[in-house]
Amino acid sequence: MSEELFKAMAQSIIDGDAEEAERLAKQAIALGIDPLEAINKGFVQGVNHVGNEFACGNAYLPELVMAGEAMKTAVATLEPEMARRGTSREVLGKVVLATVQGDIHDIGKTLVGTMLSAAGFQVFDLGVDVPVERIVEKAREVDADIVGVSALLTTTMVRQRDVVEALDDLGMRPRVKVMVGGAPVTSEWMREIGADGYSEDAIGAVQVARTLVGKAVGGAL
Ligand code: B1M
Repeated sequence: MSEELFKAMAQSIIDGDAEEAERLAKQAIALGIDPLEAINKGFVQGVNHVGNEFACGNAYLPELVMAGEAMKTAVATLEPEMARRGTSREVLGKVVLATVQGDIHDIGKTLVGTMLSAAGFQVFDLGVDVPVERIVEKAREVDADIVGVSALLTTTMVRQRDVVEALDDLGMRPRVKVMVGGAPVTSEWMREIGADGYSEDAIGAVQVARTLVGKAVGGAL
């Protein structure tokens, strides 16, 4: 019975069907299934599958976005029950995420945030056009493990360097790691500005974030 439900949960994520994912999450609660088990044996299997397919070129961005959204819906549905039971998902780490000041591109950054949340990171998404000071302030406030900065313009990617330098100046590094990304960003740029991690896509960002907090696993997500 549970096995069938877990399979249906994975399938709902593969199909990117948030409504079905929510329905199945509610069904699990009604059946008294441990919400953590539902996430790990059900929904996570689906998001791992889509992540692997994306990495192999067999799935595309829309599938990834929809799977991420469905996963977020499922987790959000189960979270109150987890809190009620006093169980909580292992939080892999805290990530403060933002698109740099002067830049309003948010699709990729939001996708990265969705995938990080789905993988178990606690994400504080500050949105777009965020000044360096606000990013640093939030990182301090929540005691972030990672600061993730996205930039889509060659004119704004320099702000990523400002974030690294501000964290350095405040003595918050190397404890706080900086991950950079966005279309014009490269691993060479990451090295040049002294950041700690770079990924060209959202799936890779999860792997990089896991590595930065010392919780790397094999395979996508
Ligand atoms: Co703009 N834009 N745009 N734009 N726009 C680009 C970036 C551009 C390359 C288009 C082009 O000319 N070919 C170009 C930049 C050129 C350059 O700097 N070299 C450009 C320009 C010039 C501009 C304006 C200046 C245009 C104008 O007004 N004259 C203007 C700037 C506004 C501003 O920010 N101040 C502008 C505006 C816009 C819109 C508002 C219309 C819209 C954004 C809507 C939105 O985000 N809500 C927009 C769009 C849609 C694009 C393109 C077409 C698509 C961006 C996108 O969403 N891609 C883009 C061209 C392109 O990239 N093909 C372009 C899909 C998204 C999933 O990918 O964001 O790359 P991406 O994110 C990926 C990875 O980069 C990575 O993972 C994501 C998922 O796989 N990633 C990270 C991203 N952040 C990460 C962070 C990480 C790790 C990985 O760790 C923290």
